[in-house]
Amino acid sequence: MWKEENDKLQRSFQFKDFSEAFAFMARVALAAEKMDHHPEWSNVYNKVDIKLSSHDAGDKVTDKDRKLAKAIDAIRGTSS
Ligand code: H2B
Repeated sequence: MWKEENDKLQRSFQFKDFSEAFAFMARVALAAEKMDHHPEWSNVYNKVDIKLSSHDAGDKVTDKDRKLAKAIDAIRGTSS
């Protein structure tokens, strides 16, 4: 689940392997671009760590982050 910490919405996702993780990232990237709201994230093999905040709003969590988090959850739900 997402947790709000240090003015960021944070969640980790784990996949079967790197291909699954990267396919997820590709889908999230397209959704983020459409929303003009982009994640701070890192990937190590099958793990993707995501942090969301709104730089334009002074690096705070806003509704844009909550909306992107929901979209990411929906992508996760259908991508494995
Ligand atoms: N992504 C995030 N996470 N926060 C922002 O404030 C933000 C963004 N601003 N993506 C957008 C792009 C802005 O910089 C551009 C110019 O629209």
